[in-house]
Amino acid sequence: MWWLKATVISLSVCAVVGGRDFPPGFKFGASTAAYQVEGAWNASEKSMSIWDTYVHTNPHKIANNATGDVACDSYNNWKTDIELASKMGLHFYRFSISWPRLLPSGFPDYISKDGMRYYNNLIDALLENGIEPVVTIYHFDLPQSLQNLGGWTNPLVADWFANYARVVFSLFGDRVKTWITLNEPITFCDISYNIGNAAPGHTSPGVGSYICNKNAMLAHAKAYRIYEKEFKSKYNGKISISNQVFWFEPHTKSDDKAAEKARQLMAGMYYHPIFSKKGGWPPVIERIIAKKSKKEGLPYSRLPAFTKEEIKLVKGTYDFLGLNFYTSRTARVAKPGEQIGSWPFYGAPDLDIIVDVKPKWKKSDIWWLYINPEGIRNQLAWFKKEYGDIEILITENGFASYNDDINDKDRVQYYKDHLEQVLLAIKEDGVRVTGYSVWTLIDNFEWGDGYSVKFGLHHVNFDDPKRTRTPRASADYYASIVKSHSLDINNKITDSGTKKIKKSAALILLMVFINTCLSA
Ligand code: PNW
Repeated sequence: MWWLKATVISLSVCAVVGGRDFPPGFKFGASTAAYQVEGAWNASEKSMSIWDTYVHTNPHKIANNATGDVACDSYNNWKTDIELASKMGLHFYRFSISWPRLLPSGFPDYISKDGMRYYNNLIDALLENGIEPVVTIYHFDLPQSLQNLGGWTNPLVADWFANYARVVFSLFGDRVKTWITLNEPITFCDISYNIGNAAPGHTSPGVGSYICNKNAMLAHAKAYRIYEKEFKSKYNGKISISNQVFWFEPHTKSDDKAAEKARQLMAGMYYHPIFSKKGGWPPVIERIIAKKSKKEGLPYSRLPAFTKEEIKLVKGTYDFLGLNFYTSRTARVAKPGEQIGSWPFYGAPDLDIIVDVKPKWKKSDIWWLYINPEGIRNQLAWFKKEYGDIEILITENGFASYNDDINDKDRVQYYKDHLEQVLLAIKEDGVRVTGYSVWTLIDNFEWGDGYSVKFGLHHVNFDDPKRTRTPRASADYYASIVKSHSLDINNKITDSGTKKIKKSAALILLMVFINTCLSA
């Protein structure tokens, strides 16, 4: 019986000691993006990005006619940002590089000295503070000059992006070991082209969105292959893509199939080509769109096909999976003749699916964010089921509020509930999540919502030319999780000695109890 005793005891030890701890080596970070924080929209040699153009030519499309011209002025305040990250004890800081700041023409014919200096300073100072730089190469701010040539709908964009990525790898690859090629193609393809409420502001539902989708996959893959071939052996970094995913639940018990189709359209379109064994588009989606297109009288599918070579090029271009997670939706089959709204918020016209929310999910202050913490666990488990035992890095998760409160209890609750689910995914479902990043370090320019909603762990005073930052309760809460490496923050941070004593006492009692039971 000694082996039974030993198993029971070791299981109990795990439960008592490590139940709410994150695995050793698990990394915590915070994320931002160039256009949302940097400002300095026309500093030095920087050229216009599509967001500069969009906010200046369509002021009415942004809450309170706001722009990112100054934003948090992180172009000048980057040292303060690093201090905030350092005070919270973060392991990494995820930021993005502005393509038009580094390559004003969009092409690698000329590298801006000031652009290069800015990112070198940022990277070096992060490393001096023991914070790992995690770098997103593209976060929505395409050079306007490339938009004038069709932007993400021109197939050449894959090479434009890959050439830009090569410059970035060669300038910063000696110090940056974690790369995200593209942030959220679902946002700059589907949301942009289906709804038109983001740069470049062109609507082309079910056409432009799919062309963009394919080009984004090829752009990511070409950049990955360049890193693999020209830099990996020298620098040994990791590289992948991050997408934003809503977790889809069936609207009623009979909507399982609709929910799974919606998951394939949301997550599958940007992960299946890269992470699945077969590569290419999710077969169910490819079939449905081909059929629809034929019915519409088109001699081809609106979803551009991959060639065999392209499938091979894209398949396997990952070292981990990047996930941005905020919210969930339900899916159900549309009734005959029912009006189907835009993907991904209200419906999936190509799939004849209506998208909705559950009444029990509380809404945050941003229109699209309904709170369902279990969604993140389900999504993580779905990835494991679909793509196997891959490493997953959560590159964004966050909560929006209108008010400026420093005591942001709702945000603290959101993080607590989501981190609990992440921990369950790791411990109960065996999903290999290796890190987690909050959106976002500081309040910043929230795209069409301008500065009207806040996602920051730090409040930023946008009326103050200095853009003063003040930590919220959520910053303290997150810092204590990072410090204790556990959701049991009080035990460890208030008095780690006491916690150890408590644990030992509980352990001894448990062992005595088990011994008594087994000998009886
Ligand atoms: C992500 N939606 O974008 C981005 O990566 C960040 O730039 C952004 O600030 C953050 O999430 C919060 O919005 C999203 O409409 C943009 O569902 C739009 C949506 C979700 C995320």
